[in-house]
Amino acid sequence: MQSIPNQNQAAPTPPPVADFSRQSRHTADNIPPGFPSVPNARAAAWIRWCTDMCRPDRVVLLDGTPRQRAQLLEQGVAEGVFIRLNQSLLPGCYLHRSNPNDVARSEQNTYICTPARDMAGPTNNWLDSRSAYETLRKLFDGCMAGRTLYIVPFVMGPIGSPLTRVGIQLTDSLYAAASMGVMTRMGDIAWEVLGQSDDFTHCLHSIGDCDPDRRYICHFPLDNTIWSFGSGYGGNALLGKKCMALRIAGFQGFAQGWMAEHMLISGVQIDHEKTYVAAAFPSACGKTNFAMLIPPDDYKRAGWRVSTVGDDIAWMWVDHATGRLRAINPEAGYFGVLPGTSPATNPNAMAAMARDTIYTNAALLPDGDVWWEGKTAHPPAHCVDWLGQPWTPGCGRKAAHPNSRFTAPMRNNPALDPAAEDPAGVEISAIIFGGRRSSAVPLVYQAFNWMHGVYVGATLGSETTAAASGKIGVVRRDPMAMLPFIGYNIRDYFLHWFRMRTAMTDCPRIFHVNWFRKNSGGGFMWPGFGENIRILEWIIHRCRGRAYAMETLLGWMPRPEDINLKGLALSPADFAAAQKVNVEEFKAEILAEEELFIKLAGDLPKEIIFIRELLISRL
Ligand code: GTP
Ligand code: SPV
Ligand code: MN
Repeated sequence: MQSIPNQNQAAPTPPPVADFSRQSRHTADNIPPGFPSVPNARAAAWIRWCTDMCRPDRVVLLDGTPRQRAQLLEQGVAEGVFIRLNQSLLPGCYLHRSNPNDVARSEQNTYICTPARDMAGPTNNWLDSRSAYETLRKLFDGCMAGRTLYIVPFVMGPIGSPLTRVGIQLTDSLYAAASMGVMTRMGDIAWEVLGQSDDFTHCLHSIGDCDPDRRYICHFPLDNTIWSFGSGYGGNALLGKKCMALRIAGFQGFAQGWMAEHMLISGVQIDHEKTYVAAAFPSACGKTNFAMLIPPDDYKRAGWRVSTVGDDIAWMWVDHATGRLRAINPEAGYFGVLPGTSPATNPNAMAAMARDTIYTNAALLPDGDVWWEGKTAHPPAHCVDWLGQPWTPGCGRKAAHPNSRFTAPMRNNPALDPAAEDPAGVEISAIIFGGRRSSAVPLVYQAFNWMHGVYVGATLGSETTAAASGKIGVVRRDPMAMLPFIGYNIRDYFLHWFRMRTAMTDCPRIFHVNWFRKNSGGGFMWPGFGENIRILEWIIHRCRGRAYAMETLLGWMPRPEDINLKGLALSPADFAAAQKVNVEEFKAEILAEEELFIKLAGDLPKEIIFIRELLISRL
């Protein structure tokens, strides 16, 4: 495999894989007049090959300029893809309503396509790559007749970082193209970064006829290729995000010794001391909120500031000079959950989406503003819901879809960390795993060490949310919040995590949190949001050797006096209740972990078996 490219290396050689996804049968003489020319010969050949297959009426190359962006958005308004929102309230903002059958990631249609099933492992849908190409070629054949194909060149990662890489997405969705312009460093910059290298992710996308029965999100990690057909939704269609930056990059990271994780990255400033943490919570379990956390006033007065490097994805590598883990955010924007987001819960997100934002499946107010459940304390008297139907508070339906989202550039975030653009990334002191668990799981504990922390991450459980289609609220194992995003065999993924330890001399401390535990009345036991700084405070002091903890069954835990509860309507006894570990409940939890281990069967890494035995012996 290729090694991580750096300035001193020659252009990487192409992988030794025969892949007909990139074959070109083009010669210069069959290129129609007006066809956009791109500066990279390999990309040009691949684009021609794809256009020949998809047969769009028009081909438009995106350059990343604000002028072209404005034109495309206006064209989208004319085509009915976008609704222009009130430009004095929300400058540069548009609303998009998706097909009602296409509102979340569809994991059942997501495939890892490799020659051998074992490469995809027991947690992925698998297709043999040759037959997947065949199936999808039939779908892509002529699928863009009457449509425009947008060529979207993009960069994932700050310019100049050792992990930064290029993708090129071809899509017939103006919504996907415009969204990629927000989520990535999109346009001419990508050709500069790419040069004449062929090391780019080949992303082919068509919304097709948006039929759930003809929906395929196919990853070909050996070919650095993604073919996605039949969906326009975020994680299925903005191919730089989960498809490239997690599934494909994760596979490359495994081969090359770095990590691609479903993690936010945030910085915590106390006076002159800055600490960065990364946190993995499953989809719609609080990453964006935690990454943009605003501490309560007395913390602010004491000099505490939280800043955002990223809210969804982290690429991490070991800096061999220091032996420590560093991270970059490959994205340039946020694709955030709307419901529950308000000036009270997340003012930074509200500011970020005040301009140049695409709203998806929100409700439309009469004055051209948008609304969603939880935005204001009281619902509007009437509005148009996400389906385009008249809506009133009593009508029995949600005004916004539960997975309605905003797509906003990260530069709009008032709390953006300056290091978000730093190619050197930031040094990670803590890794925090967290799930959405209404019972059993305590508010916070620290793993005994890296190996135990990997076990804690590997056995992470969380209640399912509206971010993926399927049942909501059932506990499933979601290792490292990556279950839907591991682009290869989970056995190798766990081994990779264990192995990363040996590359570090000083590794991040690993923690587990649960903001979502409920009391018998059904209320949250912990206030969450900005108040999470109190837990983060303990985490940072632990990393710096300044906070006390008790050894418990699960790991190191703070006593009530180790957490600052001043100013909260929460007694030390309430805190103790949120931290309580009920042995019987935990025995059930350990049994529930078998759901995952049975899938891995004989492939379960021995480290996991040993750590589990130790845990059981403690219980
Ligand atoms: P993805 O974008 O799907 O990866 O989600 P995410 O992990 O970034 O989740 P996000 O921060 O958007 O939060 C999802 C939902 O959880 C929203 O409705 C939030 O209001 C809610 N939420 C976030 N943090 C907290 C918290 O600390 N306490 C409680 N009770 N709810 C929270
Ligand atoms: C998630 O589901 O974890 C998201 C949204 O962040 S998507 O881009 O659709 O994956
Ligand atoms: Mn996510």
